[in-house]
Amino acid sequence: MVLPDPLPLVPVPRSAIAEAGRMPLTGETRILGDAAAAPHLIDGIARRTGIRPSSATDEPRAGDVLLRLDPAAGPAEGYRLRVGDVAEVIGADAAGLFYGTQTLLQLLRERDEGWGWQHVRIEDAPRFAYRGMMLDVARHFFPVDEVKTIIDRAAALKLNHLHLHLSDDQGWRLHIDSWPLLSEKSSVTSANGDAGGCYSKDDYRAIVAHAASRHITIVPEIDLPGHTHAIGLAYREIVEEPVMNDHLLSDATRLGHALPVAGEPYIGWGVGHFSVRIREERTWDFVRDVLTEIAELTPGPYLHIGGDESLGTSEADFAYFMERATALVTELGKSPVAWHEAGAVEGIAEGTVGQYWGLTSPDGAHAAQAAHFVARGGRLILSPADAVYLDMKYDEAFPLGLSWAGVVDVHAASDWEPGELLPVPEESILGIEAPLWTETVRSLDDADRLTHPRLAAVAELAWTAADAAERNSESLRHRIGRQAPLWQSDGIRYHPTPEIPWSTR
Ligand code: TNX
Repeated sequence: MVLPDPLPLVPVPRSAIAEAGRMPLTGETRILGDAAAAPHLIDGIARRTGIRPSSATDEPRAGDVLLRLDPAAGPAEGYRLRVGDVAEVIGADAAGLFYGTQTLLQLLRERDEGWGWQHVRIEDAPRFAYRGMMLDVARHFFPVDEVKTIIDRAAALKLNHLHLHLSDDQGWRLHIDSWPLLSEKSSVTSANGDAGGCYSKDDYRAIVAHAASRHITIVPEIDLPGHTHAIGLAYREIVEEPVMNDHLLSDATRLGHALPVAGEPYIGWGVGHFSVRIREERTWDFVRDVLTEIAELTPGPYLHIGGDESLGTSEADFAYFMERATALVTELGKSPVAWHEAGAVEGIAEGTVGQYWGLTSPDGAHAAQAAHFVARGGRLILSPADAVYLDMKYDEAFPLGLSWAGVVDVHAASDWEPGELLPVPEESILGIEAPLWTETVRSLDDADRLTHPRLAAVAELAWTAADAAERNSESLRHRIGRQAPLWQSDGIRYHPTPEIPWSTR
């Protein structure tokens, strides 16, 4: 017996049953019902097929698509989808309805007889509430339109958070009214001496609004107290002199980078050499003003304050900084998020979310740091670097990316179990996030090649329950291969890795 191909869906739904029959897409097909969800579906169908369905409000006829909301259709972000004579998508909420339409777009296929949808019955809802991607706009700046495109790509895979790494040694990327020299002096360059850039507050609001229209929450990060060289280009008095470390010196030699000089742009990408002046009250004016202005721009619940790789900072100063900064974010009415190193600090604010970026076989110290967030009533975002770091090379020969955590192919991206990574209960895992650090990433095309197909594999881990039928690597490879025609019609320059059996229809 030959097993039927799995349905061409990534992430694979909780339950999906193919039935005999096919509903054709024709020039007569109409989209009925929920007005908010319809335009994305109509645009998606038109981009893909050249057929632009009309929208209507009367009773459905055979061949129509009906969109509606019903809280009984599942838990938060869940949906039901049935394709028969009519296609019906029922969202448990607006996000669920949006995800149902994304599933419908993946099911839409061309055959000799034309475009259409296989008859199916699907029930679906996410495993994790936080399904994220991170974009480092500090090492290389990405203009607003490109960020919007990346949001669209992430939303199509049912991700619901985009973390923006807005500041680092190489540049500061968001205008702050109370410290105006940041946008003037701290943002002009990127890594390698490439051009910099900075979002105005209106730019940033446009990103937040575009994300919200795709059910994505923006998580802003200002990386503190380290990764702060660029601040010193504008406000030298609140930044320490650089502290050289072995890691920085060996990277500089290996990569031919100049060493950082206080007050001058840094275009290498060594880490751990800078810190704000932790015991200086003027620094706290800065931290409070910046976080207050960002909190005002942020409808979402999270403010990320970094905390990684403060290699030149004493343990006591680091603890003082993270305690005070997490408390400040809480006072501003937001939930602090910090990289896992901050879990070494006993008194981080209760409820602080930790972001784990160690390996899939954690070292004991990192695991203990991550567990401390949970002991303080917080939850964890999992970003194991040897699985979900989108800036790792696919293989040694790949021209883009880094390889400090190893090389990461699609298999490595998906071959780990989030519930077993760290010594914490499953309920304390908020979700998964795949970071794209951009030391070597200079354009949207570069980003596409690193994100696709691996982001699809990560999205499946974040969305689909571990015990769902078809959630296995063989099925995933085939289902990813069948995304190629959609990705092509969306202009995604994915990496055609030979691991995947790419298909044309
Ligand atoms: C580690 S992950 C970093 C970043 C680099 C990245 C490159 C983390 C919290 N810090 O500063 O860009 O590696 O892969």
